[in-house]
Amino acid sequence: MTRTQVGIVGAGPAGLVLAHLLAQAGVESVVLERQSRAYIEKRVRAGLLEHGTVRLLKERGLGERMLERSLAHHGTELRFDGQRHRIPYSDLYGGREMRVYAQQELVADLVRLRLAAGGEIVFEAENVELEGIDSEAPLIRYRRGGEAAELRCDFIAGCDGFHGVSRPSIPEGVLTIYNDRLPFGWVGILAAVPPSTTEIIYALHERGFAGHMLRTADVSRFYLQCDPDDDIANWPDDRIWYELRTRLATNDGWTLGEGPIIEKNITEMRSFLVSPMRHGRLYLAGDAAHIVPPTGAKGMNLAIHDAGVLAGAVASWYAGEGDGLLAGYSDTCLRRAWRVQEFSSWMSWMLHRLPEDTPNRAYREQLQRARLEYVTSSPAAGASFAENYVGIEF
Ligand code: RFL
Repeated sequence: MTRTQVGIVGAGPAGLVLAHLLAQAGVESVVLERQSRAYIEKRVRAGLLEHGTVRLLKERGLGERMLERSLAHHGTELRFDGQRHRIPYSDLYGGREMRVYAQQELVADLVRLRLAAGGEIVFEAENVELEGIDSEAPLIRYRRGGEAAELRCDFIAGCDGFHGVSRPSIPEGVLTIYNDRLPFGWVGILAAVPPSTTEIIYALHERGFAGHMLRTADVSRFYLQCDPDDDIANWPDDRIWYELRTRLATNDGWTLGEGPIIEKNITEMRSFLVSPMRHGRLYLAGDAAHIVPPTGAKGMNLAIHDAGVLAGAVASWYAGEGDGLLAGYSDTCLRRAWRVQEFSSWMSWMLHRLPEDTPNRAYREQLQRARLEYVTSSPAAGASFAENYVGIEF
C-alpha cells in the first residue's frame, strides 16, 4: 500500500497540469494512467491554446518548449459563399493571442517535466477502482504488471476523461447529467502537407462544414462535416480531398495544398456536463465532467482551467485555510464550462449544414446566414466572438 495526498486518475492535460500545480504548492500526488507513456505522447487530439492557458503554462514554468515551438495567432477566417472574412481576434480583445500546439506535444512536455522533478506517474495502471470516496481516506485499487496495488489518499482527482472510471464511481442519483448529441459528425484528418493558410479557417458550404486547422510547418489538420453515424470506410482519401477543395474554395483563387493522409477518423459532436463536479472526496476535472463540441477548440483549455482551480482549492485546504475553495470548486468550474458550452454550441450551429429533417429548415438556414453576416461585419459581434474564442476572463 502506498500513501499520497492526492491520487490523480488519468495523465491527460487535466491530470498532468494538476500534478504540477500541486507539487508547486507542496502537495504530493501520484498519477495513475491506463495507457503507456508512448501511447499518450502520440495520441492526436486538440491543438489550440487559449490565451489564459498559455499564460498559466508560462507562469508555472511548464510552457518553455511550447513557446519555442508554437506560433502566436491573432485572427481566424470564416468562409461562406466563397468569400473570406477575417476576424482579428487579438485586435478585438485587448491584444490577447492564441497558440497552436498539439495536445500530444503538451502531454509529452508535462510528463517529461514531472518525471524530471521526481514526480510519480504510474503508466499502464489497469483495473483502477475507487473506494470510500465518501470517507476521509479514499482508496484507489489497481493492477500493474499483473500485481495488485493500492493507493491511499486524502483526495482523488478524477481526470480520466469521458470514458474513465471516476464519474461512474459516483453513486447513481447524485449527479445531474446534461447531455446533447448534435446531428453532426466530423471526419478528422492529419495530412503530411504544409498548411495552405496562416490562420485557422472555418467554412460553411452547401455540402457541409470544412475546417482547415494548423499543427506544424509540415503537418496540417482538416475536418469535414459528415453524418454522426457515418463510417470512415466511406471516406477514401480522394473523396476527402475533393470535399476539402470544394468546401474551402473561394472566389479569389485560393488553392489547397494536398498530401498524404497520415491519420483519419470520425468524431461525434456531443455536449455533456455533470453537476456537481464532485462527490465526497472525489473531484472530477476535464472531460470526466464535461465534453464540448470540438468546433470552438475548447476541451483541452477547459480541462486545464479545472486543474488550475482544483489545485488552488486543494492547496488552500492543506494550508489550513478550510474547505471554502473546495466547496466552491464545482460552481467555479461549471460557470466557465457552461459559458464554453454555449459558445461551442452556438458556433457549431452557425457553421454546419443543417440535416434535411431539421424542422423549419429554410428559416433556420436564414438565421444561420444572419449570424454569419453579423459576426463577420459588426465590430461588437466580432468582439464578443473574440472574447469567447480567445478565452473569456472570469
Ligand atoms: P483526456 O485527455 O481524455 O485524458 C484522460 C486520461 O485518462 C486516462 N484514463 C485512465 N487512466 C486510468 N484508469 C482509467 N480507467 C482510465 N480511463 C482513462 C486516459 O488514457 C487519458 O490519458 O482528458 P482531459 O485531461 O480531461 O483532457 C481533455 C482533452 O483531452 C479533450 O477535451 C480534448 O482533446 C477534446 N478534443 C479536442 N479538443 C479541442 O479543443 N480541439 C480538438 O481539435 C479536439 N479534438 C478531442 C479531439 C477529443 C477527442 N477524443 C477524446 C476522442 C479529438 C478527439 C478524437
